[in-house]
Amino acid sequence: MSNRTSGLLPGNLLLNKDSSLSYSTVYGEEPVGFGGDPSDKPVPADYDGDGKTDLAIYRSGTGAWFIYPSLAGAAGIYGVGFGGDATDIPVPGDYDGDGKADLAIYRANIGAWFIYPSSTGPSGIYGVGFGGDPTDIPVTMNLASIY
Ligand SMILES: [Ca+2]
Ligand SMILES: [Ca+2]
Repeated sequence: MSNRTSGLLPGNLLLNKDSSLSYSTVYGEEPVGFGGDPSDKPVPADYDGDGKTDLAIYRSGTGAWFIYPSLAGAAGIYGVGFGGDATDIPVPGDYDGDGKADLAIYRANIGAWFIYPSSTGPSGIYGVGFGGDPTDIPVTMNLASIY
């Protein structure tokens, strides 16, 4: 990003000249502090289905997801435990097609995908064996959240 001065990212995250991020549309020019654990991985997606990407963190050390929904704002931040194996890679996406992103992990050591459908909640969690070769990399829309 060294040649760019600023730019808008999905969800109206503003990339500032100093490479910091702020959530400009909802919160003015004030940067939003969210996350910060060394094991946190950013997993932005539209979890509340309003068409705007939500800030989200997957804390790989504990398998906890923290969602900052664009609809409810800071008052609606919530956490969900899903994952936590050392080989888990977060791969959120709308797997059930209801317009809301679903929590999902790819467990690399056994080549299994675990999906937590937004339409059913925890009772609908399912797994699919797909992959498992040591060189396999799950492909999602947001590769930056993995690496
Ligand atoms: Ca949203
Ligand atoms: Ca969904």
